[in-house]
Amino acid sequence: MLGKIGLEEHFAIEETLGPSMGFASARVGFKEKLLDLLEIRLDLMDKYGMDMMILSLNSPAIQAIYNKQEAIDVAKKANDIMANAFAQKPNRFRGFAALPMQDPDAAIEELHRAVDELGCVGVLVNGFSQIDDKDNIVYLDDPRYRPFWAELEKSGKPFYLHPRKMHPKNAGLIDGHPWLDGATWGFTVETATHALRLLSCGIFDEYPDLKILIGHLGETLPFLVGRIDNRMNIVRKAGFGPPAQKPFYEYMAKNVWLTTSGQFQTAPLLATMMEFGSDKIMFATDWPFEEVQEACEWFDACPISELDRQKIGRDNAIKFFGLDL
Ligand code: GRE
Ligand code: ZN
Repeated sequence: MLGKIGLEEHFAIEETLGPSMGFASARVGFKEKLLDLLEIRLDLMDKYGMDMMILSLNSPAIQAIYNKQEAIDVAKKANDIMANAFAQKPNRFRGFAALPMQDPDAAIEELHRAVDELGCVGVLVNGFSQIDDKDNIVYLDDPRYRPFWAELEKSGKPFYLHPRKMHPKNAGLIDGHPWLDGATWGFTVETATHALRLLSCGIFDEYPDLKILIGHLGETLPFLVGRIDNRMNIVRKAGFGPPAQKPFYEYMAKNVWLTTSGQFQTAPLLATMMEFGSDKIMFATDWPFEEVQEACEWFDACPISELDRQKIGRDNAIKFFGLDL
């Protein structure tokens, strides 16, 4: 399929490169691919039929800069560099802004600057933030973020919840099993749990028009949300349910969109389509941690209707972001 739009397409700047180089995907030339904005990736996009990449910074990047002022400065710098790329090639690139969640007021300010001045189509945050100290980790359901969610809802822009590695104090679960860390499994546990915290905390009752994007076909949640709600009913009746008023499925169906990043498997895609419909799913590669070629060749050939391929590959994104393509 020609004209695909990808939603999880990463780059780095020198200041955020470090942690990404530790991954097994850090092959020869990997650093160049991550730092590149307009050359290597454009060639790949042309070759495999991608019209557009919605760019985002690598992980954990800003969320791991526990000095607040530094987090603010690096986020601004990264957003400016990214915006320069999409200003040069507006038909090929857009971007999700990085945000310094260490300081909720500064995050709100950068949200407005990124959307109103730079033209970002949304924001992407890499899970929990380390604040002031590397061991002080804060998740997005924390009450300090309520004003941020209010402003985000007003902006009408989506929030992409992207994985990061578990903090050592939570990683006892995979202690001695480093091969289960990162994108193998640790990212999924961390991010699905974080998403469930958000679905639990009541923000979707308070701000019913929030739009959340979750990659990797929803980090397993489309396969588990039925069971989670069944059990949650019992928990609610027993008097220790969450602040959220509705079944999680309803928030997933209304407030959450899913992407195919790093999940180039037909059966999970079909299951996700059966659970939430093809309007809620959008194409993504996860470049350069995954290959554009593999993502595109799988998607172009996977056995779905051409109508669904067009929606997931392109049209849903045009509608979702209001792109003028
Ligand atoms: C990512 O998407 O950010 C990522 C990493 C490291 C390995 C795989 C991966 O940061 O998808
Ligand atoms: Zn990613």
